[in-house]
Amino acid sequence: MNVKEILNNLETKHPGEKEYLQAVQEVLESIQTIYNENPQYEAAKIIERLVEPDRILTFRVSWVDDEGEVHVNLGYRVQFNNAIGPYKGGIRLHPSVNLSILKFLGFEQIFKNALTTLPLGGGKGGSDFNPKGKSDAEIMRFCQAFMLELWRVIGPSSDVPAGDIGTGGREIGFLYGMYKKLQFENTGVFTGKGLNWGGSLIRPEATGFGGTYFTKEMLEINNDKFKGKVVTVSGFGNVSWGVALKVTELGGKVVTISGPDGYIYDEKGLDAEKIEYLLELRASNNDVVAPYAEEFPEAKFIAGKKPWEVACDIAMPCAIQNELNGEDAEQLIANGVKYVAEVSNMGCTPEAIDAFQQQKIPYAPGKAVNAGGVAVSGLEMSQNAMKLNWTAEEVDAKLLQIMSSIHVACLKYGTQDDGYINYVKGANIAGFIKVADAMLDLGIV
Ligand code: 2IT
Repeated sequence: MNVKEILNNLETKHPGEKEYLQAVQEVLESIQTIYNENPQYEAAKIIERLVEPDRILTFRVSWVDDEGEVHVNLGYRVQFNNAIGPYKGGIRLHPSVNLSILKFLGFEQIFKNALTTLPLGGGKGGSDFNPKGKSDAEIMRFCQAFMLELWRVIGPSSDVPAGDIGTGGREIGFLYGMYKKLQFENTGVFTGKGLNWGGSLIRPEATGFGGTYFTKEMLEINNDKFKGKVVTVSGFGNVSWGVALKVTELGGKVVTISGPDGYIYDEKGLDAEKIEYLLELRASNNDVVAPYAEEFPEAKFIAGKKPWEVACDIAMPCAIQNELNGEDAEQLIANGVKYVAEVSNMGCTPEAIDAFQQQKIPYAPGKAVNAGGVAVSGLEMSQNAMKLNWTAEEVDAKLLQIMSSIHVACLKYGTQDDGYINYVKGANIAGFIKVADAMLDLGIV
């Protein structure tokens, strides 16, 4: 495999899709050696087939705001790869959404979902709709208009969407409500559903809890633990909330959260009341963290900056792709960071990852660390299929076991001669082998 040549060809075919090309490059560089040692992959053109989505649906979403004005957004569903199970991945509602971002997310999802040990393929969808400042009625009208197109291509054993940035419990309710109306069926076609209508306990917590369980494994292999550690977190949504809950429970101190407006530095650390307040902040639909410092005056709001300038033991990016760059990494390293666990999808730039790896700082990528979210989605699908509900303890125990098995897979393929664990390599190789071998078994389709 010639990584450069494949990337050049992709760039010619898909000019300007920089996030997608970034995600592909990272995977190809990780798996190059394994690929070349196994000529059956090349013979079946696995890479050429894996880097192009099976199909993409693009559609117009027209909706009317509370003043009667008509708006037009773009909607997408990228069905990337279903070799090991139905397409599975969230719906992102954010003004930055474009095809490059959804292709990168769908591509990452293939390997992440393979790591969960569950039969889940990779997909992603979304819209450039901006939920910020919208009323509940506007969100509902948008979600219904979006589903009027999406429903044709999804199904409980073909493609199962879920939440992502901008799509939480409220949006999933509106989306699933419209799906049921159109399909005239109660099915597990969406995950992240409400508890009263087919959802799973622990799904809201799953990404953050799973990310923290994975980080705990990273610490334990170094004979270390969360107790007493200072942790910087970015974002203030569902993922940051789950991380803050579990890290705090394990004795770590979360000292930052962030939003598009800047970050909060709370030296005392988040406690139960403050973590609960994150939900209120998110529900306000304003996408700002500044009000936290008004609510809790001992905390400082630093406008326009990222939390990576705060000294910490563990950095856990939980917001959005490329939120931690090379300079941020240098600053974290200078301040003595010991572990970096990326909970957002592709949260660190390639320069940041290089910097951590050169300093032999354990760094784990989103597709391993945040896989707990989609893993519990898979468990929600199992419960829906069986038409019964597991207890929170049962789901949490399964999540813990899945995260631990992902860590074992990373060790298997990522442990270097000097003992340093290259989690990027480990996660990519483990995920790739599972999907590539399935594609070999399934023939050229
Ligand atoms: O990035 C992700 O893994 C998600 N947004 C969750 C996907 C899912 O299907 O639960």
